[in-house]
Amino acid sequence: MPFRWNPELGPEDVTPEAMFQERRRFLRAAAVATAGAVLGWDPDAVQAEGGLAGVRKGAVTLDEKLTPVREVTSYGNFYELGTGKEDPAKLADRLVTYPWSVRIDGEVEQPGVVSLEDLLKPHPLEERVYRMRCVEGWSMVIPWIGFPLGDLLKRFVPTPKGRYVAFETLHDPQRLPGQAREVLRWPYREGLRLDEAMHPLTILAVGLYDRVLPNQNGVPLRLVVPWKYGFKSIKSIVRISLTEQQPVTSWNQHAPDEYGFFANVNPEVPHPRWEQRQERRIGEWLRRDTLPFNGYGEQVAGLYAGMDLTRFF
Ligand SMILES: Nc1nc2c(c(=O)[nH]1)N[C@H]1C(S)=C(S)[C@@H](COP(=O)(O)O)O[C@H]1N2
Ligand SMILES: [Mo]
Repeated sequence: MPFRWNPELGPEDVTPEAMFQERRRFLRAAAVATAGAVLGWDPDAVQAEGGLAGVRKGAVTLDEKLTPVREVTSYGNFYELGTGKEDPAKLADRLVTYPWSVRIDGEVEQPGVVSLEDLLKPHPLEERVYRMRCVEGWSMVIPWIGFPLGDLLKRFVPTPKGRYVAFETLHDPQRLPGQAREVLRWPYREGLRLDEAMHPLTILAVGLYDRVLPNQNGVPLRLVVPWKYGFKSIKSIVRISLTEQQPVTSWNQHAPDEYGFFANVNPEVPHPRWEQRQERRIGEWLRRDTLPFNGYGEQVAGLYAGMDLTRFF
């Protein structure tokens, strides 16, 4: 059985059984890692309970009430693990992630398949608290652990033709049983314009709440783009391609009138089937007004200067 992430586990709960499970997980991780580096951080730093050490406070972070970890990890969308909000947490054990590699290709100087360890090694991890907003009208405030996507892309040196970045999730119905049904065209795909991808707010996350990512939140590597609706933040990434043309994205392909390529949080542009002016923060009763760009307008509105955002929604 793969290690099951337990948000409630504290040091006082570490029973011999829990320690045994953790040790097995740790050894399995160590076995696939070369030269002792596990997922880019020193094995000595991977604490018991899957905790992450050496994480620094991010420069951009919010001081808002956090959504309880139980909600963050038990309510969400990950259609490859079922279409119900509580399915992903239930089916999470199926998503075995060791070993994992990511293909970086397309318009870059040095394409290749890179192990997760090698991909993460040079990138110091930061904790950043971000507001997240699903197109369905709920929102959360989540302390993510990750590093800027731009830092990674620079390492692979985009060519002058690279204008967009396309992402793909793992396609494996054994480990992602929801892929047995064609609710979306698999693999799940997302994309950003290069300037959005290079923006310092855009991160690749490997953890949340001081821990390695729980499977249901997109282990081992997922995108986080806080000014866009949740579906942009693609989980369990195996491929990142630089492209000349705007890439196909799963939701845009599925229902182009409902889910645009840009998907910026925009209270002025209603979804065809509902208003987008308000949202319900998970754990709160009163609805709150949705902010343009999810409250990150000061940082990102400039990226869209001169664009008609009702047309490019
Ligand atoms: N591969 C994949 N990534 C995905 C999804 C999905 O179904 N498959 N759902 C998206 C949607 S709609 C949302 S709201 C977020 C929810 O997960 P989070 O709370 O961990 O961000 O994941 C996004 N990433
Ligand atoms: Mo979503």
